[in-house]
Amino acid sequence: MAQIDGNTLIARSLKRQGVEHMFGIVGFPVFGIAAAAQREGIQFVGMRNEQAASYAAGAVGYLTGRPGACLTVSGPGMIHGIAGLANAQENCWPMLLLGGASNSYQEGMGAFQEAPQVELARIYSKYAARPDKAARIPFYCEQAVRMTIGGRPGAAYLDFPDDFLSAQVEESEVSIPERCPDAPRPLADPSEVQRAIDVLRKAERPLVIIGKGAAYSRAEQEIRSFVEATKLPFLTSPMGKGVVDDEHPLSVMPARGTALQDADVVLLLGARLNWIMHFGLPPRFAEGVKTIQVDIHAEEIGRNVPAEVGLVGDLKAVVGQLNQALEADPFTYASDTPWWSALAEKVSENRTFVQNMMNDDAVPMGYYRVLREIRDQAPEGTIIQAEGANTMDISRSVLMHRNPRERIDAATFGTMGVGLAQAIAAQVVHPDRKVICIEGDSAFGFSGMEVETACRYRLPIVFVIINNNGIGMGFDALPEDRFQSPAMAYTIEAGYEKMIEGFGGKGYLVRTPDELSASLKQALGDSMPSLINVLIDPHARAKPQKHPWLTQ
Ligand SMILES: Cc1ncc(C[n+]2csc(CCOP(=O)(O)OP(=O)(O)O)c2C)c(N)n1
Ligand SMILES: [Mg+2]
Repeated sequence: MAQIDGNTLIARSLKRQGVEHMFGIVGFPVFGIAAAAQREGIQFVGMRNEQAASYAAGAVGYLTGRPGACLTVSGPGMIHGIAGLANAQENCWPMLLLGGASNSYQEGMGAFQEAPQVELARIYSKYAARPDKAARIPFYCEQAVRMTIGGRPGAAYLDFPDDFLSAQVEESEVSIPERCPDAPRPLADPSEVQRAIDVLRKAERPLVIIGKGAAYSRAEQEIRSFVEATKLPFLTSPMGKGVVDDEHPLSVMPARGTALQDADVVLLLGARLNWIMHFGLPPRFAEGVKTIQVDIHAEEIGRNVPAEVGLVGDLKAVVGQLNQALEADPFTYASDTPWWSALAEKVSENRTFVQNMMNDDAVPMGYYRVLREIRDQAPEGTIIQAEGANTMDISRSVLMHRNPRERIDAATFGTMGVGLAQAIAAQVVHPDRKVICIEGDSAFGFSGMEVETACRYRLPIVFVIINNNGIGMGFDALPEDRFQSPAMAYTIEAGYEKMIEGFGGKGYLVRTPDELSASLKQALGDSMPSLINVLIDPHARAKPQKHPWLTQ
């Protein structure tokens, strides 16, 4: 009788469930899982820290709708992987963490790297389990993948003791479940759909907010039709950018503050009323604002602010319902309202401000000038990863996206260190597209070693470090007594570009717009990764505003 081992069962089951990418670091006891994954046709990407590997797995989930996997050794490796488990769970992205574990029969004996892994994973996952025996591994794999994509997507953890991995099971004892289908797309209650339209119709100062849930659900066609038909002003969450063209005339992104503060009815499309949306509460929102929430997760409806209408369902499906209701009884929000005048005034004021900053060629450069160069040179379809404080925030207002899922950033959890990993994931998923990874110098440091990963796999990512020598606020010099340095300061003019040269990539150190322009041009045409270290004015800032990343 033919036999099959636990490693092969894992790899074959995951492949059947549509898991195409696995990121991780091997060691005891998971060497065999990585090898089996490669044999079964799952692409394995060996990384330098499990945190990065776990972030990459989450990004694959967001970009493809099927979970990426992260493979870790037992104990400390698995604990590093919790970073990405939590990040995926907070962002509602499908992600699967696979932890090797010490032998099941040594439980509690103080085995090598023994840790309570299933318990550790539980609060940051939808599902955390250890198979009861090797022959049932396929059942658990199907279960875990289905959990990551069904309902509100999220993270799952599977725990694999060494003795299950090496176990030989009679093939006749094993059944590998069929691929679980993509998640169902539930519709909202039709009478509530009608009520939502009625509330919008009566609004004096309506606003549509598009979140990354809409991008994940691939609701772009439906949402574009909806805003075109209703002519409602819209803005997006950071990763909701591009669901509708950022430069669409109905976009009021540059007037975000005014739009949020004065809207009387807000339609939330896959955007949560969490800290990014100031909880939907005064002073950033009007007292008594009416919300119409569209969300896959019933429990999200009414969080922080009681919802006027709650539409529970899949974004794409529910906006389709809204469009049908509109076809039956169309309405268009008038363009000559005081609300539009107020928004248009703010939009133009802000645009002028940003334009002026972008056109400032002074040396040393500020953030806006650096980002303008990226905007001007990035080809259509470029995926932008951005992280940092100013670096990330300002990139949002300068870089415009015509299509969804072209921006990934620190997102809901505000996680620094995701950048290089997410860029690697994006390039692995989209080998034919350009990926630009824009990093604050602090943000870069968290996972900087992953430039080696990018070089080893010859992923032609362009890393741009916007280097102000510090966290959020920059510094010109460090004091003689280094232990009196401000906590936010880093090495002045650190030569980050030299790192990548050690791995076969190309490094550039630039100070002027011309140098930046030339190096970016070259980097975008290169078949190997590049790192452009841009030394900016350490005193450069965004326009005066409260800094959420540093104060939350
Ligand atoms: C994992 C994690 N650790 C720490 C922080 C706190 N934090 C917020 S932004 C930031 C870095 C900002 O500096 P930088 O990346 O250099 O961007 P800049 O604003 O200077 O352009 C840090 C450390 C965080 N958000 N996440
Ligand atoms: Mg910095």
